[in-house]
Amino acid sequence: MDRTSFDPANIIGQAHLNFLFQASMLLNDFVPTPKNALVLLIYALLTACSPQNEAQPEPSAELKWQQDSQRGLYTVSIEPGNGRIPIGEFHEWVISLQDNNGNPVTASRITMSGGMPSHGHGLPSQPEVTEHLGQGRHRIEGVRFNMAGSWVLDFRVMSPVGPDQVQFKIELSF
Ligand SMILES: [Cu+2]
Repeated sequence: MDRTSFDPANIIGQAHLNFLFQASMLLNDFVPTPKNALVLLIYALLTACSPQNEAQPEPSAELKWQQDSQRGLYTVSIEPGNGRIPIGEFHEWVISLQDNNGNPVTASRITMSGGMPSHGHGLPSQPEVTEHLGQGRHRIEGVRFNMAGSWVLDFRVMSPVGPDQVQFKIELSF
């Protein structure tokens, strides 16, 4: 390993390059001496314990999914109620409906189902739409995901606009 072939970005990440540059300047060179190896080992231990390496929920702005329903009657968006998806805990989602003119639609009925097709199981709970929140938004209670991975969420919508359905494919990591 020498300075040209050593690529710290692949191993540790861009955010920690400063530290490595400082460390290599302190040591004058990045040659694999026992002393350098010790510095890298200590650094690896420090970063392994730092909070930024813990699983963090994604920013809420990214936790929103939107697509058109199968027959094209609605634009549907879904998002977790608190901007995060806690694994193994019951929590709320919000589903929003718009018609083709961009007007909010209040559903008379929405049912939710889903699961993990690759695992052959459904949702571990039976979520229910419990409340109209106004502006085409509806509260879904009783959502729970018991593992990370690829989930599908199916919604059947009934309203004066007509019956339609939509399937979201979402990837959860925790
Ligand atoms: Cu599964």
